[in-house]
Amino acid sequence: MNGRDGDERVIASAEVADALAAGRPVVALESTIIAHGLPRPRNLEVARELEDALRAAGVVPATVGVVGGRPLVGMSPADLERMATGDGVAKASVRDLPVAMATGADAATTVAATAYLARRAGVRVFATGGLGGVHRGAAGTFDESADLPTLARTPITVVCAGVKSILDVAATLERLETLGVTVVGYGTDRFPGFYLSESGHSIDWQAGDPAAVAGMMSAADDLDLRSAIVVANPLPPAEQLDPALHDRILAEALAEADRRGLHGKPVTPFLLDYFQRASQGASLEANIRAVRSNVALAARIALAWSPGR
Ligand code: PSU
Ligand code: MN
Repeated sequence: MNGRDGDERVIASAEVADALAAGRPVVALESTIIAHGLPRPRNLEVARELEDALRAAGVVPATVGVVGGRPLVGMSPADLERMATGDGVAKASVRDLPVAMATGADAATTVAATAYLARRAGVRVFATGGLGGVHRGAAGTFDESADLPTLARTPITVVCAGVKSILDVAATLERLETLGVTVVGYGTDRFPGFYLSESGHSIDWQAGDPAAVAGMMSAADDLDLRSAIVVANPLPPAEQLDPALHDRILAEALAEADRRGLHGKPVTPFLLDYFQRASQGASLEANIRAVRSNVALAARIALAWSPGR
């Protein structure tokens, strides 16, 4: 296996490879949200719904994950089902990929690992729910998602509803600035708050339509920037989680995570799951609405970007 190009190990599906070769639009989707972010059986329904929505918009979906050690960009229906229903599907960030591949594991990819593999395959637009970032208390725990440094060295456009509101949003925005990740608000100068329409923080730059984002992607390419462009797309206020409920549950969830002494990979899935149970599914619906809206916008950006549309 020595001497092979890394790209050859990233396996784009025939549908994705054909679309990319023809300059037709492709949008990457992550699998951690499927395997670890959403409860069963809703997770598989949502995974399929997002792929269907992209196809209906004239865009090829490329769900990313590692199946039996194979890093896939674009999954068959059987692979997607295996990600959603399999027991022992790991959560893989970039550093986990070599181990998952060499051991033949099944692993769902985070924003970081999805962005990395998608870009290796040539995909330029990616949609998710909320990015990982700096956790509250990170000054003591050093818990900062590998999503941030990976986006700093991965030229892909990520459409998201900001960063997860369980995080220290102010610190995450500072880190995005330090790391040189471009952040633009889609039709807003307020940084969205994932479950909430806004986080209480502002954004310097806005894009008003998909063509504006495509223009920024071209300009970044002209400069040979190696960092990501984050397009922050807020939920409309009528679709957000009730902010008072949000703040109450968040305080409980953080206290419980602390009591259990959680650290590392399980922290984010635990907090999201706590929210879902404590809000009786209301946070789940807000999360799904955000992902749907981000996928719809990512489709429009991919269409504006792709020469062969
Ligand atoms: N957004 C969601 N649900 C999720 C995640 C994001 O709506 O489950 C996942 C993403 O895969 C993200 C990960 O990369 O959470 C961050 O985990 P950590 O904080 O351990 O890096
Ligand atoms: Mn972490």
